[in-house]
Amino acid sequence: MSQFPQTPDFTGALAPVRVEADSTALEVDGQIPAELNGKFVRVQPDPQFVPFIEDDIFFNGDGSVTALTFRNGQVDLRQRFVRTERFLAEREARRALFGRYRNRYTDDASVAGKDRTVANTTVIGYQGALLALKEDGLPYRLDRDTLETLGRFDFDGQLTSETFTAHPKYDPDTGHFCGFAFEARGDGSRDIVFVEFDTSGRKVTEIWVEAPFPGMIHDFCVTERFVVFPLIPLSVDVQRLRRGGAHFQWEPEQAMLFGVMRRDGDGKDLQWLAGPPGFQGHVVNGFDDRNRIYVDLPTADGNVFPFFPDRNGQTTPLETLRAPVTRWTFDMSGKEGRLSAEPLTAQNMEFGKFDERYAGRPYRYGFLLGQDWSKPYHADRVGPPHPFFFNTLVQIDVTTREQQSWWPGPTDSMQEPVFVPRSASSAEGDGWLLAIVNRMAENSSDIVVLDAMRVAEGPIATIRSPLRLRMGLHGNWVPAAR
Ligand code: V55
Ligand code: FE
Repeated sequence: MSQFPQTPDFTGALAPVRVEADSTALEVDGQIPAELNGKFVRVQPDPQFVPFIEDDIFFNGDGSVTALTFRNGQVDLRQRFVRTERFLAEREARRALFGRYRNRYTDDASVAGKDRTVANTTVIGYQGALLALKEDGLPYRLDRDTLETLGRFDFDGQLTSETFTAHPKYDPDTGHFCGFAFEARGDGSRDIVFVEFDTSGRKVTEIWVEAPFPGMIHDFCVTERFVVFPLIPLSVDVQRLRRGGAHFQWEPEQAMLFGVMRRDGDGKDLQWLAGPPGFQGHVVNGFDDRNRIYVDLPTADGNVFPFFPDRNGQTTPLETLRAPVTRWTFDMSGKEGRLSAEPLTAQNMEFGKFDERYAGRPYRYGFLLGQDWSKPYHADRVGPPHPFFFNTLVQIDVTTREQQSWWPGPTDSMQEPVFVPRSASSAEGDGWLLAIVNRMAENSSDIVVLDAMRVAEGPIATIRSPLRLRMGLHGNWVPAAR
């Protein structure tokens, strides 16, 4: 093959870009607040080469990191591929050598034993550098300014798992960097490890536990006293991998399980609490009051990932999925924990952020992407909604459930926002939201800046990207170094 598959994973807002770039002082419509001083870093999966797998998926693309540096009301753009072992081997061969998503048995024999991760799911500041993360391998470290790849990172030998999550959290009180790994001892292993690193990068917590079945734990929640692992009913089977099959298989009858344990324990207190069948999405935030844990996340009534179908090749039709943001309450006051659920939104929402100074603590504001089908959508001009289609940016007050939202237009979609506080001492939610808008009719991308407390008023600045930014996953704000 010398062309990408003409599938929803490789067309429209998901068409590969495959370009590294530098551009200074991007065009701006409006005024960028002078207080915005730092970098919006984000990553898109972007395959370096055309795959040899015909039904290849979006999640299998090489990590391409974009840094938008805000300073004195101007914005510079830099975009670089992460030089993973896999990227370098394929660059040398000038073609794809690695096969299916998370299936080493489909690779070219020449790359047996090489690191397969593509570092394509998030990028976050850590110890003066950036970490590019994907849950199937170790982090890659990047220079925060040049985006040069510094190498694979095992926390200076302190990380003993084979993998590391793409959703670590900073504890706002201790400054600890909290992470975990699933399939932590390799493909199909049930091993999970929870780790914390202190502000000097020293490992201070390591708790090993086991999942009841090998499955995806994409995100998690760390409150002041507890850790919650949402185990998604997407199972892993090494025999299936050996046959060349998919890494994950949807299990429609399997209950959503939540692993709950104390943060300061040894893991023996871990309990798996069962909800109905369904699919746990990204955690917005959560907190505890010693006895109860509250975790806000979208939970769907079917499979959100159609590219990981069930044993019969079936999946839930996306148009029938309901995935409201839901508050899960875990009552841990008795011997056996109990769980209950209550929807916070009517619409499907995903890619939630919040004011991270309140991470794991009682909080008020969530910032999410919404699917608002009451708004017009011009499929005749830009095709059917792409995978991960969201057309509004929403602020929700989780204490009152009030919402306000901004809709960019009938041929646009949005990527995950980041929240930037106005200052270290400003009130919760007082600050800005930065987000990429996919202008599908123009085949271009803008970066918008909104007042996080006045989302409904729309952007105060719209920054034109000189190149299209492929649909991406996650990113973070990295304040300027002092
Ligand atoms: C996700 C994304 C991934 C992955 C597993 O958004 C889960 C969820 C971009 O790669 O490998
Ligand atoms: Fe994610």
